[in-house]
Amino acid sequence: MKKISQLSLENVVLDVDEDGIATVTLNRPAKRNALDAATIDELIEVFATLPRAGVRACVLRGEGTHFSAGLDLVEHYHADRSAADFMHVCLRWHEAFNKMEYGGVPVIAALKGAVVGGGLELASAAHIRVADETTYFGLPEGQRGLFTGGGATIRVADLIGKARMIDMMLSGRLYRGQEAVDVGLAQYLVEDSEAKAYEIARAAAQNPPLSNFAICSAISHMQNMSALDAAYAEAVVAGVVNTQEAAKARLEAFAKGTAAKVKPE
Ligand code: 1HE
Repeated sequence: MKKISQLSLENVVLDVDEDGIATVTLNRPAKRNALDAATIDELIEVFATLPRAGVRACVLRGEGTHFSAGLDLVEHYHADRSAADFMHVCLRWHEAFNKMEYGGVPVIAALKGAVVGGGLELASAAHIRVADETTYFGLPEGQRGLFTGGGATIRVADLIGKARMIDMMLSGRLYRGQEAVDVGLAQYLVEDSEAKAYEIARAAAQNPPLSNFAICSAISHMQNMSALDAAYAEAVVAGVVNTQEAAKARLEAFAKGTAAKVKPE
């Protein structure tokens, strides 16, 4: 198992601050953070390492004015891949994005500019998406003569429903602004998506790590199960999480009337 200091990264930058908040930056701004094979390999390494590195929450961002332009179309063109080659490319994408979604560390995507194609597939593997006024979402695969291969058929359809996803892919429809929030592509629309993403990450980091692990792993797993099995798994997870040592002081404070109440400000 690698430590953060042992990772060798070029297309992705990883920083962890003293509070355990990680920043993962897509760092190919000259290529609008297009996802080439090397970037996906680095994302696999990063998201395999974060859950065991004491990281409490993670902000995922892109360098430059766009979050990500999706699949590196130029690499794909020059690589002249066979069907089997591209199937393996997609399996690597799934490995990276599954490590994000099921890793148990809250990942907050700070979005801006283009969040298109594979860039949307990446963003949809985060647990929370924060957009600003420049952010737009698209699935231009149809126009490029392609199909989604990084999990959009599962995650984007899950966020917005299959009819909207099919419309985006057939017609090239883009979503932005409040409409993008209303359909479920983002949960927040703010002036500064990075500032908001850090605010959310810092709030999440106050929760016991085991609670966050369950929230950012168990819910996704349970969505893949029958309702009967999901209810069983929920009971097992709650058995472990709701009796954890880290919860005792919080429960005691509530019992003594000193804990914060759950009320709007
Ligand atoms: C790229 C890519 C890319 C930019 N692959 N190199 N994704 C798309 O169909 C989106 C394609 N990109 C665009 O539509 C535009 O580039 C943007 C709207 C994102 C940005 O426009 P702009 O005017 O800021 O930049 P640009 O001048 O278009 O691009 C700057 C450079 O980035 C240029 O390279 P240069 O060497 O000529 O300077 C572009 O070629 C490069 N670049 N986007 C490679 N995507 C697992 S299946 C997933 C399938 C998909 O993701 S399909 C969606 C693909």
